[in-house]
Amino acid sequence: NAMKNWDDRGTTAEAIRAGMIDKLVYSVGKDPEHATLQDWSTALGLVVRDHVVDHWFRASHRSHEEKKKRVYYLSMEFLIGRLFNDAIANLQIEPAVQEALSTYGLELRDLLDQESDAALGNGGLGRLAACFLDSMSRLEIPAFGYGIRYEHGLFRQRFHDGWQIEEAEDWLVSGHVWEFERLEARYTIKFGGHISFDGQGNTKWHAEETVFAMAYDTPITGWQGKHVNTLRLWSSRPTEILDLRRFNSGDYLNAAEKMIRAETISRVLYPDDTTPEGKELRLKQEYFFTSASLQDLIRRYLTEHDDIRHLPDFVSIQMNDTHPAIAVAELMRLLTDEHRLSFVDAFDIVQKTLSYTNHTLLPEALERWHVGLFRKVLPRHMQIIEWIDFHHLAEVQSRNLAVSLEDVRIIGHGSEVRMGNLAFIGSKKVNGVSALHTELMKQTVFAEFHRLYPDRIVNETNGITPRRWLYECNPPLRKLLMETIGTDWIANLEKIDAAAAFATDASFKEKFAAAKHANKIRLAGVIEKKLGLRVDPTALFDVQIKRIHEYKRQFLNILETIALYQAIRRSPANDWTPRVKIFGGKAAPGYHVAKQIIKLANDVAKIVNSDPVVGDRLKVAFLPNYNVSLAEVIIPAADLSEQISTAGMEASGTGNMKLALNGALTIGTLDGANVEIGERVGPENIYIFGLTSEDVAEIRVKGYDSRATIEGDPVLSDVLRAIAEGDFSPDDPSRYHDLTDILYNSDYFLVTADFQSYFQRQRDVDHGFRDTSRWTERAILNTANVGWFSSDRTIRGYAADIWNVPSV
Ligand code: DL6
Repeated sequence: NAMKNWDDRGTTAEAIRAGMIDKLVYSVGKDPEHATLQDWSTALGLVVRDHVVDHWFRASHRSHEEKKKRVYYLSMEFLIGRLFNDAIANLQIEPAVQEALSTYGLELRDLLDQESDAALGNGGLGRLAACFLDSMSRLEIPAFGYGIRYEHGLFRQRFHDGWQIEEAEDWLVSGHVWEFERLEARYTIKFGGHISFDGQGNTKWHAEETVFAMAYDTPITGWQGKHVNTLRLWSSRPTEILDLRRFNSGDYLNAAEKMIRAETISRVLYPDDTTPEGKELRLKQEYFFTSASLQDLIRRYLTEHDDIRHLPDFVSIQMNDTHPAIAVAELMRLLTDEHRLSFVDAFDIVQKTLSYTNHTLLPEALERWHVGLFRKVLPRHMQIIEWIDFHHLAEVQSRNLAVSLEDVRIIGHGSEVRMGNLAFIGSKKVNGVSALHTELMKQTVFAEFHRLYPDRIVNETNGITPRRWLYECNPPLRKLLMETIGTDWIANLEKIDAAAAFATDASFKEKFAAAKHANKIRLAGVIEKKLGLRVDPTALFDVQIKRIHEYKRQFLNILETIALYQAIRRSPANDWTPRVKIFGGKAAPGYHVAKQIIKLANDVAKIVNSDPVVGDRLKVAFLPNYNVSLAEVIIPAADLSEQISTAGMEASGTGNMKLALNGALTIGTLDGANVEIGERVGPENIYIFGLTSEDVAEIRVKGYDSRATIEGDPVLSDVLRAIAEGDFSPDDPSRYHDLTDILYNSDYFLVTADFQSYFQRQRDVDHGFRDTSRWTERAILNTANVGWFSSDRTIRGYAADIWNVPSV
């Protein structure tokens, strides 16, 4: 009955208006005359949230009553961004909300802008997890995302004299209406100490340190609110509060020591997505959230089922990269030490329940822990891993295959615990994230495992949610598509292919170009506001937005920018295609080269943007603090998408998909999902250049003389000369000697090898963009042909190939 009443509230403008006043007065505690924008935003957020909750409860009750199989997505990162607009869009209540706000003279955009980005992730891996949550709700798959409620998400980036400065991010400071604190959902997490056995099969872990994991739930609304899943994030809390004895003796700081130590675990997101730093704390974070999640899902399972042996029939657990790979040992521990199964039976359940997604072939990102540290923090897990390793090795030996035993061991060289191998051995399926990446996994990092288990590796090419990445972020294009091809594409992105028929329709083309232009004007406004730089919205907007990394080769883009600058200066009277180079991205704080690349881009921007000879022919804009919200403004405005990684190094990429969907043409290497994008949009609608992954592999074996390449290329030589002589750093001419030395002496990422073909392809882009009518057709064909890259399609793949759950 109570549920019926909630439904009765309705989503008319009048109901929303009345609800807002109610929330403003009784929940926020403000009267309309004194309310700030933040107060109004909170009030509206609470109204919208109530509607989400209605759907949420219905979905949870349904899953519980029908005892449906659940999917649990374990991820250290969920880069969810803002949730307000997403909820309004999914519930389709925007017109009613707008109307309600107009009564008070309020603009929806202003209220939405009050929300902080939940930056609980670094980049692609975390954003993928957020898109997957959306798609699991859309496909009505009962699912939970499990992660950490970092008090400070990814650092805020500021530029000081062009250098990156990191500042602590504080997304929770002005309240976060989308989460619910669950005081009752609390688990004890142990660390350190020793293990005792009583000789009767009982094992006891005498921990040195314990903390509580406390749950915070955020509802994740699917399209039209038909299904709502839960993102459950864990916050660490002390098991012992203040040490009163110390406090009373005046030792205030030490009295709080244990509390602080416990809370440190969920304090910050590690600002690095490729190298395992911070060692002990990082290992503790991984175990903390994995253990809490497994304890929680087993508790839920046991409220619906009696026999723990049937766990794999009702539970699938996905490990997002190796960060939660400790789940293999923790599930073993819970099944054996707490639920009294034998090791053999427990391992059988583990291998039927867990699966693992690999997101990178970079060896430094496949986590390894020193055995000494691992044993110190997780003594029981070390024993369990030794058991798994021993039995696995025995099995491999018994099969008499010619595989390298050292390669397939978990404990490598007796000194390191290899989480990739643990995850592989403990999983039902292991997947890569694009066709090329999966193939390379089979040939390189997991080659030996692939020979042992030829059916285990599968491919699930990444995808993006069309709700956030077109419907919500690109209102002009959304409107045009809805008028022209209807609304089916929102829930079934493949249907966007109907737009292809309009690629040569003059009226559609004009409107498509107008939508892009409107988005470019908006971005130009943001650039002016943030950088004080005016850019011409009719110029080609050339965009590279992603984490800064040598393999992603922002450096290559900057070299090309300089080459173009020099060419314009030499012949300013030529008919240049005006271009705005737009960059966004953060460097890991300890990644010196990446930070130098940012500084170089900013130094180049300073010289280029103030050169009167160049004028509007070329401008360079590096927008600070790239995050989900900024991406939502940049992506709809892009003409050209830079996807220029060294072939074989970008596992998939997802920015490439977002940009193509919003009508940007790609300039890229045959890497990651670029290959599959090219197959779908056709070679005439993408600019491919450079070495292939095979070429790269061959060069790495044969060796490569970058100096000879540079000396044989006058354009590149001139660019490097200018950098080395301080043309862009007159205050410190030798500032970039490290960077130029890398190119001459150890060009591992093959920047110089690809420079010439990249430069040439960019001139093809110049030429292509000048034919505006044809460019628009090609942009439309990008939008129309990339529907396959919906994360709904990806999740359908996981559901069928890995989880064995139905999807609508
Ligand atoms: O799969 C999501 C995303 C890919 O699109 C990127 O190509 C890949 O670089 C990224 N991987 C990581 C590496 N993290 N770790 N470990 O973020 O995953």
